[in-house]
Amino acid sequence: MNPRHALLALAVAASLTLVACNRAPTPDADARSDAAAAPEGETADQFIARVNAELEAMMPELTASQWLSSTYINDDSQLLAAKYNERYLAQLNRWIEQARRFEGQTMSPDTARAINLLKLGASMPPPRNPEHLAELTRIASKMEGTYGAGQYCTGEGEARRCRQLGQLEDVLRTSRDYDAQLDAWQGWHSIAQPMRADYTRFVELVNEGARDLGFADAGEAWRSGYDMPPAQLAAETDRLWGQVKPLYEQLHCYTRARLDARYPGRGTVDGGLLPAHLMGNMWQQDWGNLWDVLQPYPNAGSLDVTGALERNYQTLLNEQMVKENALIDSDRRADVAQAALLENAKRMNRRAEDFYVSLGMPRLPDSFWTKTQFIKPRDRDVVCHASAWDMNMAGDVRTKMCTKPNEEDFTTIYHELGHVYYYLAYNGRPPLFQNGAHDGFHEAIGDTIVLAMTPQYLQSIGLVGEQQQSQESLVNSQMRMALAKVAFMPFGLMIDRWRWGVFDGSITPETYNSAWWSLKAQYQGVAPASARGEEFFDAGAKYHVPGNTPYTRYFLSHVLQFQFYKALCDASGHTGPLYECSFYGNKAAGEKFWAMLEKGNSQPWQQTMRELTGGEQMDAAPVLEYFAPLQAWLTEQNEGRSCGWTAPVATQSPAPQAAAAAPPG
Ligand code: X8Z
Ligand code: ZN
Repeated sequence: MNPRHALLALAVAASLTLVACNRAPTPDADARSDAAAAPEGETADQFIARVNAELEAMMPELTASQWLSSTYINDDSQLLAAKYNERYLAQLNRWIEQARRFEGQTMSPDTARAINLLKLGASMPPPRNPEHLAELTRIASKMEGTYGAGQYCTGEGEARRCRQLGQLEDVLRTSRDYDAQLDAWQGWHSIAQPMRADYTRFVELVNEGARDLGFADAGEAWRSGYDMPPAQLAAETDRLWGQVKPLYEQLHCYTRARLDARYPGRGTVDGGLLPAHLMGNMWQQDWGNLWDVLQPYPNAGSLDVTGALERNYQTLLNEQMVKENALIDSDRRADVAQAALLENAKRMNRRAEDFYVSLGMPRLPDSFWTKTQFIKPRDRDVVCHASAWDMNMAGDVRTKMCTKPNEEDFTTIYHELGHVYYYLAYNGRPPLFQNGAHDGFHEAIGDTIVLAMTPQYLQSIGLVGEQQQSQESLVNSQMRMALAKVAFMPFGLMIDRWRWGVFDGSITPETYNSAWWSLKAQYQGVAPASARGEEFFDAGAKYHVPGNTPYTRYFLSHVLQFQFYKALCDASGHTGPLYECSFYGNKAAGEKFWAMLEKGNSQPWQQTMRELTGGEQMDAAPVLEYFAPLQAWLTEQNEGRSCGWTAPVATQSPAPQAAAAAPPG
């Protein structure tokens, strides 16, 4: 996630400033003082200059309260986070109110854009009713805390054992035992059940906020932040998905055949759907952990990055154990293991930083290294979901992860540093322009670098061995990337298909779960192994739902990152097939990238896109160009198989559709 972005978006509706008022206003006082807060005779330019100054002044206390509540979950930190958020959102409401004075006036294009941005992209549109706003921020903090502290406990007395998300994910990553995976999957999903009532109320409140801002509902508010009408954005996602879907269907078909072979008789669910708990990932969004099941050519050279990272960690651990002579006392041993984990995580971050620096970007500031949360602390609950933070718009950038030595976390570090470098690049802009060109851009920066992590790059940093130059090894490396990127796309789409429906009322609380699984089936071709009735709240088991982070950004990012990658490969002078390109060390590519980052969202994204790629459209053609060899190989493999799946009919609304033309095999 990108908290700064979310916060900025939230902040767009206030009027009274801390600077002007220098007090902690009660919500009632805030509402009354709206008119008084704006200096008389203020021009639109002066207004925006003031908002920018107030925003910058407020940001550190807001982000600090959120950082504390995410890295130290308890009632007190939640209370403070909710309060600061409430104060900030009230301020945002006042700014929006004040901005109305300038409607219809002529002003500079920058000021007009900034005023427009105030209202757009609010991920938690704030109700004007002060009690409702307070209730909303309380619920938001509570849900985030509930998710972060979630655990699944089994057994009684001495045998009682509780596991958090990380441990349950480990089961899905490493175990191939059908029942152990099912237990881990079901166990994690049980943590979401208590959130259902809170989420239902949350939806009412953000919809109220969205209507107060003039939107039909919160979903429309979300879709409005793309320099195009909201309906057009929805149509764009359909168009882009249409481009990629045939490739996904081939990957699905191949995967189903392999799973069927691995779990005879249990590798598919009725209708040709993939069983949710067998995909190596809690949400079936990244299938990379199924490498052992899905690797096309096991003898064509190893791409076992996780194995190498684990070995690095073990070496570090052994060295430190010997140095500390810590083999005696088990407490001390645990301390040393934690220290080795931390050192290992820092090295993984140094490695990622090195890629950015190789492009000519600056080193990360010292404070990044001292203030980042690299690993899960042992003494308290934290929100482990990875995030990148811009604390003060002036260089205090951090990430928050619970890093383990595996490939997924390694690439997530590169992803998070993409956010961090975006922050650093646009920190010179006015605060209202310190954001991604759109939110998909923000998500795509680090992932563009991940695409440049070719087998040759991985070999150069010692994470994989000598690579063969063969068709087999090409198919292997393409498969590795497809399991992360192509598998993700329908997931990236379905989450907000669900939330858009929840916000616009076409999905009601009575059908939350059936609609969720109906969309999972329609888009991903995935299903639970046993019925999931309305006693469950399975959407709540995915961080971004209780955390209220819009998700279309990730779908768009998975399209954009291939466009950016292609543009940077061109800039670097690459001439071979797209998938062979790594622009590591190429300053021309780095300059082009930085020029884009540095723009922030000071201009419509289409223009930013044109400056980088030459075109103004989002386009999945580079995805297909990149994966052309794999698509040909998959089509051949799937010959004679009956591909596609049938999505079951939802119990109530919304009406489901069959996802693919062919009947299940
Ligand atoms: O949430 C994230 C990042 C932080 S912005 C770790 N991602 C999505 C997810 O984990 O669901 C990255 C890819 C998709
Ligand atoms: Zn991200």
